[in-house]
Amino acid sequence: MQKKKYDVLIIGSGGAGLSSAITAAQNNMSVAVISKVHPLKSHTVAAQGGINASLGNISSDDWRWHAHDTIKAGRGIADEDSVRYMCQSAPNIIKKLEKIGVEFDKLENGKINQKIYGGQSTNFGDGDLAHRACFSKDRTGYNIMHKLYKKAMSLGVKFYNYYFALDLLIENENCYGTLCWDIDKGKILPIFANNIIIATGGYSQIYATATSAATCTGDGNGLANRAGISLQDMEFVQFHPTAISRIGVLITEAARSAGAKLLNRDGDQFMLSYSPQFKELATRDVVARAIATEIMMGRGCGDNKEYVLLDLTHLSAKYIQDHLPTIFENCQSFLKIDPSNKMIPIAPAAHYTMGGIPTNFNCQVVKNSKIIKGLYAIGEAACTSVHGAGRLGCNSLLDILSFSEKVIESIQKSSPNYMEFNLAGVEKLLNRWQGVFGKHDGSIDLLKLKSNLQTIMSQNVGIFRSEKQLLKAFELVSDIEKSLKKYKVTDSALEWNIELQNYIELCNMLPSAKATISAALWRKESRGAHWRFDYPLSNDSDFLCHSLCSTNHTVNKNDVRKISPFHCDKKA
Ligand code: FUM
Repeated sequence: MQKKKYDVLIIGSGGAGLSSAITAAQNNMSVAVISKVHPLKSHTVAAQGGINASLGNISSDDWRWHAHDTIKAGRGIADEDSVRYMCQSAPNIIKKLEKIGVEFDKLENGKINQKIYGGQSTNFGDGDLAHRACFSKDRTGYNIMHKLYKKAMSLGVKFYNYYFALDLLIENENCYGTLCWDIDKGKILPIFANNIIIATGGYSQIYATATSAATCTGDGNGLANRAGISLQDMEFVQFHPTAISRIGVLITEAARSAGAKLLNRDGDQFMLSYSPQFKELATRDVVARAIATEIMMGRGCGDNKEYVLLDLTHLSAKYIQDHLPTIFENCQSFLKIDPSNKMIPIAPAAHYTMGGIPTNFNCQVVKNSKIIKGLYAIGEAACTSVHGAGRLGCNSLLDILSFSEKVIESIQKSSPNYMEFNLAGVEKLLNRWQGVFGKHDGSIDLLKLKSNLQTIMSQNVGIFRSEKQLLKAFELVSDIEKSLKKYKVTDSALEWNIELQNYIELCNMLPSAKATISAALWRKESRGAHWRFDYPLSNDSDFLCHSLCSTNHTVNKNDVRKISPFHCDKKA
């Protein structure tokens, strides 16, 4: 038995990757992070809104109320042990962030300010809306990431920036490293570790308009798929209600928290009829569907009736610049408007993927009901599952930070994962990838193929779905998969070869897209972010469960982990 190069190797350098690296280093583990981008270009920097914690700084709050709201937003299929852990650990997470220098907006009494976001309530849904989201203007993710990166650097975490993970190294259900492409040097090489954490983020780039960075291509799902691991709850893709129409740039929910209204072409504040109680601050699935319905019914604005308007004009330019600077800048840069005097054209865009690599409560990756020793997944790449069928706004930063602690605790509690490397296995994978790399004389333009995939997904597997559309999407995506075999790479260099990067990303996006379609076909009901025209009601007797999509696209039921005393409140 041999100890490998690192105690912990983390794939992905977003908030989940950096935070787990810090915790590992603080526990005297040798730790390395590999990432296809520089850590400060990871998508977490784009998180605008905030991070939930039941601090009760403005009105009383309780982690149990937060857990209730999380389970309610997840429409009954969030695993309750994960929810309990996450909500209970939130106040402590905020303290730790402050300790490393994250500056949250403060109240006059010096306590952290907290905003109301959609779906947040008090007293198990019977009280007022909860002030629960802690924030740094509308740049919360950006501020957190800079402090996390600085802390990780100070602890001597080894960063392999611009390394793209190609395959997991697994032998006898035991993970011992990853094979990766050093994008800068143009080499393929293995990195060995006793424990590997997948923290590669989500896959919402399978859609044509998404709020996510172009890098969110489901790379973790690709790694898992190539290792024969099924994917869980892939049908649940959250569409953020308010993104700039056509381009998908996020307009944070903080705008609606500050009183912004949604108006259709007749000037009606339509949320009054879709959710009279919560209006613009109903849960995201409700608001996104309402907007999509208005557009579908021909009540959208513009020549093509393709957007509705977000009205922030009750606020002064100075207020928006001071409190929501990202909104102001994005409106100026992308629309050339001042949002204090002109309304913002918005439409829903793919935002967050609740599904991913199945793990147990301890973040251990599960394959065919068995744990893969030494392999863990956290954050948006994972389906732990803390969000169920719909994620509550401002729970994603909390998810990555709380489970990055859990995963290290779990590694510490597990018996050491020392085993011989299978060098023959590494060589086989290496040879396979070497065959892929280099010049390829195929006829297929990879960017066009990617854009076709995104269009197919947006047109057929969006907010509203039906069997007919889903079957059509599966066929079209299968055609794309076939075309990918004839890919064209014109540049023979292995360093900074963007065509190759596109190819690998497409290889990762396709299993995510097919699993999303397959699980959406299987789930013959509507629940949370998954809405079927042909099955518009929830069906608890058959589908109060997770879906598990195997690599051959067979979908099966996976049980939800329930614990007392929280149960889903079925009220809309
Ligand atoms: O609207 C937002 O600021 C998004 C927040 C989130 O997805 O958690």
